[in-house]
Amino acid sequence: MKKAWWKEGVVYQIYPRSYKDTTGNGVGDLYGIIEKLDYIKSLGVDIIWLCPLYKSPNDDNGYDIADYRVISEEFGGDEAFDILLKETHKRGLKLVMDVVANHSSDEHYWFEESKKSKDNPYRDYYYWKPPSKEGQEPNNWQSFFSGPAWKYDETTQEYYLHLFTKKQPDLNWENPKVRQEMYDVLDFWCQKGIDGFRMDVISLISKRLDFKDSHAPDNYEETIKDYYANGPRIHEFLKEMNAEVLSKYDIMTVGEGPGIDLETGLDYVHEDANELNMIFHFGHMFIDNGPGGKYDPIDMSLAKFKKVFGLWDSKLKGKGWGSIFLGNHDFSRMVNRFGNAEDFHDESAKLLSLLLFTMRGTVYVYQGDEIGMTNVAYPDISYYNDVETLNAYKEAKAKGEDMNAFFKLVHKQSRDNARSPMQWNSSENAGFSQGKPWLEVNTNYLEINVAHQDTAKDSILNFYRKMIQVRKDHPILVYGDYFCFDEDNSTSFFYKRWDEEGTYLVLLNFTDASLEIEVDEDLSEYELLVSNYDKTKNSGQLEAWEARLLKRF
Ligand code: ISL
Repeated sequence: MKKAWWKEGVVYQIYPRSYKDTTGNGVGDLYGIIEKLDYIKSLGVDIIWLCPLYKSPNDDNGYDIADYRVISEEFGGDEAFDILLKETHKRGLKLVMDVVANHSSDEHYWFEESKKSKDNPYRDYYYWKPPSKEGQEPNNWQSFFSGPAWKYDETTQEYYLHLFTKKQPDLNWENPKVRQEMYDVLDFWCQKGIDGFRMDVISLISKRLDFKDSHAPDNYEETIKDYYANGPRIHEFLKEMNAEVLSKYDIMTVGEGPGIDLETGLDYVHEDANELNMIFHFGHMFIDNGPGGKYDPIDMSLAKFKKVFGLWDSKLKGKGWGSIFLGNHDFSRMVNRFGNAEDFHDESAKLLSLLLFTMRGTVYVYQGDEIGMTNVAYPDISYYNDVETLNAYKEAKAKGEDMNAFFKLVHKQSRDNARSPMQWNSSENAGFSQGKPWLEVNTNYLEINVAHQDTAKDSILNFYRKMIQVRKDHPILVYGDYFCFDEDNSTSFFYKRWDEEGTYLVLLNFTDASLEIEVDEDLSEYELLVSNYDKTKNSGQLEAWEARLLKRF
């Protein structure tokens, strides 16, 4: 296994709007991040990934970019960014930018030109189609965020494609000029000295040009896989991007990929492919989605979850590299999804941290997970901001669904669960802002906050710090082989990590009751390195949500 800084580094993901506001306007900003750099450094992480910072009308909170070279004034503008980059590097941390190459904002100059006339030089920067014979949308594709993926534009009487909101028109990557524009953008940021890119929905940039109707438009996963993702020229485009820009810099790249699965994943990250270093797949993150997607949930199965980790590990082993994450700005809080946030909050948050830092792959920690932040449950829909949530709500209402039941799903599934402001301390607004936060602070900030956990020796925060250090001190946890002992049961997760120099055991109890340890290993040969309970000795039983890391002496 070839070694690399981005394989060993731990990434900390920041959603800037929600991190720290220094102006009192209720929106987090870059000076807020600068203020918190010493805190970030204290975690032991190496790399900061910032969600989009660019000029944007914020229809999708920055994932709709109006100018790829300009930092949003709301966040402090270009000057603040330059200071942030300098201060980040001064502390030995690296900085990764989020870039959205699949679509721009409809307020980007390219689109404003494109919609003016059919012969505008920017017309082919986007996908325009005439109405169908019946005078309808060109096909039955649905947007990720509800409703048709096409919007009619009066000026030229054609539809344009938008796989996300109607303010996020899809860029036409078939057009070499578009590709060059994007490579120039990437180059611009590399020249500034950034250390990598997280590439939004990169799996969607190559379209199937026949634009065939989906055979199952309501089946979310199938439609993405069969119609939207992994299009015919995806690898050609990524190889070109790599040759033109990425390969010229010592940067890391991670592509986000709805529709990337076990069959297609390795092609993006194979060490000989010269495309991307890593991808985010959602194998474990969509386990609790039914055919209709997140608002059609099914029970989460630990056995399936474990299989996803095992299958991906063996697929990538020796050939590519994985990303290990359990949450980000698009999902509910990980302690609510995979732990027991009600009865074993601290134990299960620590267990999940032990899982993250003992898996093979680069670990990504989402802001707030290091203190066990939980889902919000705002009292009514007017408190929500996320466009996906609001559109889904409107659609359910229009269909006449039981809105009480649907609102319970909003509590469980809304992306705003991950976007409520960072809980810094027990002062007003959790120390996030002196003004009214753009999104309401979680009411539990008096119990769950950084200041409190910083000083409490046995806090979740200090457990994260310890686990990050343990991973650094034991590189076998980064590079070593992986084997799961008990893939089929849905109560425990027992695995080992090893190479010729040493062996580690990870024992995780995912239940509210105690559990016998059953592994084909002699436990007396192992010493206890870390436990999320106050334990110094190994025993044959795990308590509720107990997690242990053992090392063979
Ligand atoms: O958010 C999701 C499920 O709730 C995903 O389906 C998500 O829309 C998909 O993974 C793409 O996400 C990325 O691109 C979106 C943006 O809204 C997300 O925040 C971003 O992570 C469009 O740019």
